[in-house]
Amino acid sequence: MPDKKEKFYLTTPIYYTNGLPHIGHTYTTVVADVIRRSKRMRGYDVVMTTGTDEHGVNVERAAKKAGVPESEFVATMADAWRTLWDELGIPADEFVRTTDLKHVRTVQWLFKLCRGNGYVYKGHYTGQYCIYDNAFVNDAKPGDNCPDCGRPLETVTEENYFFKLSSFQKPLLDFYKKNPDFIQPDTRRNEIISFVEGGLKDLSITRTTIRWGIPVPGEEPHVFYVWFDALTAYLSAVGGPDYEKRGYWPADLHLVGKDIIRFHTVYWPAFLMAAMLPVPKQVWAHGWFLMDAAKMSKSKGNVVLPRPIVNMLGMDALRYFLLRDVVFGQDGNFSYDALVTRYNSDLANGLGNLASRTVALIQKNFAGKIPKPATFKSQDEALAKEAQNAIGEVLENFDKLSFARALETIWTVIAAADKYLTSEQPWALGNSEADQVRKATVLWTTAELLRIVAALAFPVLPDSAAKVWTLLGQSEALGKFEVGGLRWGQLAPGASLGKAQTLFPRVDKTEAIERIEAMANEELNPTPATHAPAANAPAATGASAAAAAAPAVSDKIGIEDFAKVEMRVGQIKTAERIVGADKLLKLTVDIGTEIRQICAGIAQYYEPESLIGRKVAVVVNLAPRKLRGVESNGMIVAASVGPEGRPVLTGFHEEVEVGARLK
Ligand code: ME8
Repeated sequence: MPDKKEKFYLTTPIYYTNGLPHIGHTYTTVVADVIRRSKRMRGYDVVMTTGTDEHGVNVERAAKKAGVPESEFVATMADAWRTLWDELGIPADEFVRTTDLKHVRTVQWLFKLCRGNGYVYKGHYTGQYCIYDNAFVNDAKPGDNCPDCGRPLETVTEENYFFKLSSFQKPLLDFYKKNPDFIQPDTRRNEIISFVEGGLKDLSITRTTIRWGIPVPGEEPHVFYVWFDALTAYLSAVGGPDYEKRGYWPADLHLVGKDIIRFHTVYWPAFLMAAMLPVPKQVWAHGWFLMDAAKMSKSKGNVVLPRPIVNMLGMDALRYFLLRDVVFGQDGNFSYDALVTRYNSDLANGLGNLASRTVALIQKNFAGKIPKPATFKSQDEALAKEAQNAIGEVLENFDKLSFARALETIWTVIAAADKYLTSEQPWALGNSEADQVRKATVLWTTAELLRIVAALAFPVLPDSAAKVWTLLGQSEALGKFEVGGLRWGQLAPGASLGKAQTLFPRVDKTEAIERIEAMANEELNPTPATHAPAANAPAATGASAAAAAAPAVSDKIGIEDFAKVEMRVGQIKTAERIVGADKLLKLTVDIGTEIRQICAGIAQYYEPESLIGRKVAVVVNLAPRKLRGVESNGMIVAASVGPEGRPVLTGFHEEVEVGARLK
């Protein structure tokens, strides 16, 4: 453990605001949070930065499409990103936006330093440019497609400021040699070294064809090119020109996906060397989460969203799956099937079951207090040894970012404890003194093992590990616990257990997947506001924020458009709540020709019983859809009242026949 709180600064990429966070972005941010927590448990003073990359032609276009000024567009999107990280329990210590004034100043300052040192000149550039990736593609010919995203390239000529990247071939190669850990994993390091050995071309770092960017002072219409702008965000987040005062620069770790490693390990150290500023200590490039063997992207329509998974299984389950199923650094396939299988086997049956069994036995046999162990038998000692050995192994693997290994070790210990309980059978022991003493020893041993498991698993499972910790009567907050001092044998007898609870309720796989998919569908295609309020959309989801920024189509429709909507008088026959969906009611409604099942987002405002027999307006020709896994075949019309959008059902003051059409 460091003597005086040693500082540790780590970053995620500064994500683009023309899209919304999916599982890939969540992965990088979760990994950063796991490292942050594990470093804090080792006594470090940690700062983790994430943020939003808000300039460039893509944003210009997206804002135009949404019919709002760029500044408004990016503010809405940055808010959606920040809100999601907060909601998922992974808030940034520093959230940097590239439109922040402090960032603008830092970029302009860095440019001045590079220019002052002779590494910047003015010239013209014609090249093949990918407007989606905001990058010129070296060696591409007109008509080529982008090697990264596959979209067509555009030929662009303009006056630019150039950065003398070519001067940094030798300094970079020397730097990689002197700092062999700078690029991780090793395979990526070798790729980058070969790339730099192949020669470096100067790099254009400003644009005159783009309006939405940070101005080059006194050189308008030049604005900074996106990588010179975006990479500098890491430095602006911790003080910019005054970075020495805060003391977090150079960064200890930039976590990135393999798509952007070159920018981080070639351009970024070169910019900093040119400005004579300290270079980060390490860049770690992880692999991609793939969906059906392709990289997830919104344009391909194969994105997985984090929020529906978290709503169904909890954040810890998502974190565990992301880190357990894929070797850090390699690509991995995402599948809901694998996610739910892991949840049921490792969390519900594994950790959850061990914790509830142990606590229930202590509650029953020792009045809810940690028992005092007596003589240990060889099998107790074997288990103790396994847990004690796991401590060093797990901490070392966290340090090496070998998360899957660390978790595998923890779960081997959990499995050993399960086996131990099954063979020792403390529940079968009687009430003789010898049996009581043995029971106490077995249950203390299992509880002590659980305490160690909780401390080790905390960075990955912060909520549930903290619950196990409190269940075992530990008073110190687990997040503040210094794990370097963790040893077998520290569990004090006599501590009162907390109230037993189910940590991970088992779920039916098919039903869970259906519900997750239904929620994702709802988030990607939110129910329009004029419908009964969206069943499950939390306030300001990313998607709804983006939808809010969408242009008003046209404020008038023809009668033929209205005629497409078939609305009829319906009578509610039955109404019930839906487990796990606190805003939804499941109704059956007589629409004259048939009885329909319809879900309505009104559960917080109407008691089911009060609705029976009520006549309402129903849109009957809406395509069926699933809400929280429950089929809904039509829509009940309601007014949306007040800022919270309280639904008020339509009604009729005169007698109307069920099935009558509304015109
Ligand atoms: O590149 N699997 O932003 P971005 C794993 N603004 N990780 C993934 C992923 C996937 N399928 N998809 C995205 C940018 N990521 C620039 C960065 S930094 C100064 C500027 C993660 O929104 C991964 O970390 O496209 C990847 O590098 C990053 O999101 C790209 O985010």
